[in-house]
Amino acid sequence: DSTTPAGSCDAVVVGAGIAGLYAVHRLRERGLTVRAFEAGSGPGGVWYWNRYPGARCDVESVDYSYSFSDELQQDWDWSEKYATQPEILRYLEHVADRFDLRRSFQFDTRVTSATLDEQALRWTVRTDRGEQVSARFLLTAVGPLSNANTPAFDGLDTFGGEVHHTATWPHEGVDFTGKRVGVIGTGSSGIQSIPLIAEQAERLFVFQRTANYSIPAGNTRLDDATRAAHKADYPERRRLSWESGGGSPHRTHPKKTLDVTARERDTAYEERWKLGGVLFSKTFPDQLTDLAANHTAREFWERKVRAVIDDPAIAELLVPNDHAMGAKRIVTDSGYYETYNRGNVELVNLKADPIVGMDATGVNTTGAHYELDAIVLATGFDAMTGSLDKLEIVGRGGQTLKDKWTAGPETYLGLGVDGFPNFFNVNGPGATGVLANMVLHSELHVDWIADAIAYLDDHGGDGIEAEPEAVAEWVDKCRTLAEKSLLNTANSWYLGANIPGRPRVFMPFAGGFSTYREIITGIAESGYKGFAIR
Ligand code: NA7
Repeated sequence: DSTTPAGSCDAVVVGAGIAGLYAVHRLRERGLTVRAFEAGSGPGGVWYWNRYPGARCDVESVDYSYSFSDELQQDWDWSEKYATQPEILRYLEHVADRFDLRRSFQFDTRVTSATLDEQALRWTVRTDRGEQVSARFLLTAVGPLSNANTPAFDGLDTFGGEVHHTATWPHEGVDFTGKRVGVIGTGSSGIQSIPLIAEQAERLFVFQRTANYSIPAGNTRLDDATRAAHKADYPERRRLSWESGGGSPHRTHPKKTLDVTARERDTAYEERWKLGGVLFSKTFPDQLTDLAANHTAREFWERKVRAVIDDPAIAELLVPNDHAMGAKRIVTDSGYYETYNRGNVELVNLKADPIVGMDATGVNTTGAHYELDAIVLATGFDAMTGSLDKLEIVGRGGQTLKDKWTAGPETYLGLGVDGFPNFFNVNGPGATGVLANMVLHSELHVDWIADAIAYLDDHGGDGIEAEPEAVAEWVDKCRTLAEKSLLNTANSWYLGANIPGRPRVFMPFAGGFSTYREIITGIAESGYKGFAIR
């Protein structure tokens, strides 16, 4: 038996992304012994894996950074308004070193299962290296967008050229010089990488199934004066972020979209457009709840976008015609639409001619054969639950989390699952996570969990477990909120609609970041109402 004897600790943390790193820091600060595992060879999570050209965050760097240490936020200098993947990775590596987090992590190690001991209320965690660890608490910080989705294209494995998924990009980079490249997918990953691949490749074919809404980033380099101003303004910036709907200091227009004149509306959109980025879809407070309001933003967007595309027939294909603006996460780009004015770029409309499959020399659609040297899969993720499914998490009665969630994920506050005591999932279904600034959301979750553990210890408790009634109520609340939102109306990864066979359930809590924060904080202050404490 190659299995080493069971080590024992207070908490096991899975994942060295933004949430996992902070979880290790916070729990250790609380005096807990922590063992942490990460499949990658270093910290960074999503920023470790997604190394495709053009990968960038769509939240401003000054906001997409930890708030827990003022020294850290004062010391770190961001070079651009929207940081690139390499810069965010450097930042996370810096955090790992600065707070001496690496010593708690074992890298290149995948957790394969976690099994509850119902009597002892402990988790036995096993890894693909044969370790076995027993812990009181299990924290999964595996990332809502970490399980790459490779569609089952017929003949993909017979393709003779290179195939790269944006989410598992080679560390040494890819040189497309002189190559005929096909990019499949026009979500964030496709839209960010397409302009850069187009500059390098001899020819680029973009295979688009659903057109997306993208907004120019208006990215800039940050000068010393701007950085100093940001740093001086941090207390206020963070205060506004914690009190906001999405975890950044953005404030929507005080009035509803249709309560202002057409001219005021255009001025507001124009101002927001100049600032750049995804917050355009939150210019007015009701843009994601009222279709008529949404339509005005969409019209403004369409005018702007059509104006930069030379060929009206291409523009027609690039303007979405099947979902409201923001119902799928909109994209923040740099030069995306202009890329279609290049002579070496061709847009392939998969709505008219779907992909039939690949063969040795390229991609076949129902309309044509595309001869290629390389295929880039920018086909997204089996989001929210995909990575949890890969872990065998076995709760009471031998039931796995995957089986419990066959009809869709069900949680209490996104933080507890009945039948799975002392298990906390960070930034997953039932929480605002993916609809907010993930860094602040990670801090919110981890602080909440650390406080819950402290509460247990202060009250001599062994276990904390969501009550089934509380789960049912929360699931209902999440559904009701989603039904009021346009977010519920597109075939997005928020609903698992991008993955064949997934139940169509809106997974995040759609009530807004500050509301979510108030709710979970209130529950903690109430002595963990809805949780059974043993
Ligand atoms: P997304 O946003 O899920 O985009 C994936 C893209 O791949 C999208 O355009 C899909 O079209 C397309 N896709 C997926 N499967 C297929 C098949 N079988 N055939 C053709 N096209 C396909 O993933 P990203 O990685 O770009 O971004 C994920 C998140 O990361 C993003 O929302 C940001 O929050 C950051 P579809 O729309 O399904 O028709």
